[in-house]
Amino acid sequence: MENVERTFLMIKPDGVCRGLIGEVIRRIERKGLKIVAMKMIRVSVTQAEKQYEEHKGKPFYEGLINYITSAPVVVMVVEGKNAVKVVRKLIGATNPADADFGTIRGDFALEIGRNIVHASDSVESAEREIKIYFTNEEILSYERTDDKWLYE
Ligand code: 3AN
Repeated sequence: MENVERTFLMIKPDGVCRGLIGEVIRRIERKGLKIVAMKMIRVSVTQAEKQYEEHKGKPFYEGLINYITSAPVVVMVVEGKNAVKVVRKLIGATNPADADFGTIRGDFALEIGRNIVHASDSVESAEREIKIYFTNEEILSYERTDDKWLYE
């Protein structure tokens, strides 16, 4: 199978506290993507600083670290053909006001600082982010019964 990728997805504190865990997972599963690792955690400041190192020094940085560490999150590794691009499309634009309806952010959020989910924007970021939250042993391999209908 070609172009099978892994991406990192996080349901952020607002997604968890608003009861949207199932909604997010439902959209990922019904698209045909495979969840190969998943857990609920409280993000540490060290993990948050690693995840958002590219934003260090920006005006919203401190608020972002406070927000992401403020309540539990659900982190997962999602696998499938073109998973990085497909999951970015499923979640929608960073600013929920610009996100299309039908996307997670477009359907459930209003503000950029409370946009429910995060997902990697490239295969390289995915590899980096997965390492912040998961060990290799936590990433599992299994067959979905619909794999044979999802892929040629
Ligand atoms: P994405 O999560 O879509 O990849 P990034 O990596 O540009 O977006 O931004 C990471 C997170 O930082 C966003 N999800 C959002 O919560 C926050 N963020 C980005 N830009 C802003 C901003 N201008 N004001 C407030 N928060 C922001």
